[in-house]
Amino acid sequence: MAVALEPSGWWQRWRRRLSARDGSRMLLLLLLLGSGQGPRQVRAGQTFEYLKREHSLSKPYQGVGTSSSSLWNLMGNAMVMTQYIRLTPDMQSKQGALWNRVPCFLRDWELQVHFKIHGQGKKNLHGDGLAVWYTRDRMQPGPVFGNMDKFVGLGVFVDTYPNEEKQQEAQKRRYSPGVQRVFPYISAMVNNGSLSYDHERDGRPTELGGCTAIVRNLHYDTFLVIRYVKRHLTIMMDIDGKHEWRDCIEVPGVRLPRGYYFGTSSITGDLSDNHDVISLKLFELTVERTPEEEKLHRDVFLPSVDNMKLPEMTAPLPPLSGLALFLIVFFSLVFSVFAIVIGLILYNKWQDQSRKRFY
Ligand SMILES: [Ca+2]
Repeated sequence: MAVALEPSGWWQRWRRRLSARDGSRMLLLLLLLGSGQGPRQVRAGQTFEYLKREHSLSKPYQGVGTSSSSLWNLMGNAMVMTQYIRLTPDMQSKQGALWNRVPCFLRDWELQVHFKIHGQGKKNLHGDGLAVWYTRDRMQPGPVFGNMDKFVGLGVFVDTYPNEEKQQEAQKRRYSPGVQRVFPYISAMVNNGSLSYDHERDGRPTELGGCTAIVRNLHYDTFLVIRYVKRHLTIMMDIDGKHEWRDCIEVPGVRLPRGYYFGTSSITGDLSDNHDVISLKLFELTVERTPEEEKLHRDVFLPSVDNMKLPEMTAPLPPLSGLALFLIVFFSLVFSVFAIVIGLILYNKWQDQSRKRFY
């Protein structure tokens, strides 16, 4: 379903959809500032009160750097340019990331990502895409689009290279209809730290949902929006140059703790692309909750999705140090000797007593 960004149309329809969906009244304060304002107008208009500057990033990228006072920190090959932040250049084996330094304690929010993926590679000879994160840990390089595996939180992937499909093709296998995914492909994953992202399968085993998003080498602006309202995760995109949000993923019952970090990262391998972020805008959405919902929406400590079993977090036991091992063996021996001695004493006593009784 496409939602038009016509004056009043977008918000009205969205509002209708929300109220139809959760049957409760939602008060989006942005509406008070003019119901004719879609996201584009929000960006240029008067609604900055709800834009959270500490979690947002836009030109001229003054708050980006390596110092501890920067709002955003760069990592790896990421570079600040005048018109964008380049996470990776169109070169092999690069990885870069951009992380917000301020943890986000908002309950209901919307993150608008203005990005651009472009490069020399022809169809399916480019990669690997970028990811947008809301996670407990930040600045941890790794294999999942340049971020750590077994992350804790939410990952949204714009995957430009079909690893699994290419493998199947090479093995001359065919998918049953409806199973094959067309790339570039957007998917989402919630993790409590126990799941690995399966790169070879483009995250298929762990995806919450996804959609095709033809986003490469476009001459107009491309946007992604991640909305988290009342534990309802919605991902939409505006990638056709029509100023329309198109639905991509909708998952109810997503429990995300507060105090996590927003970030974005990207990686190239044998194949590459320029992965650019132009802006990240975080809006606080003010939502009314009934007392029951207040009770229901209590803070959580680990991410989870209702009706979906994530494997338990198993904390690996730390390997024993030499000293600890020695102490364990030593005290076990002492205890054994002690137990044997006590046992012998008791045995002797018992024998004495039975002898006495005998005589
Ligand atoms: Ca892939």
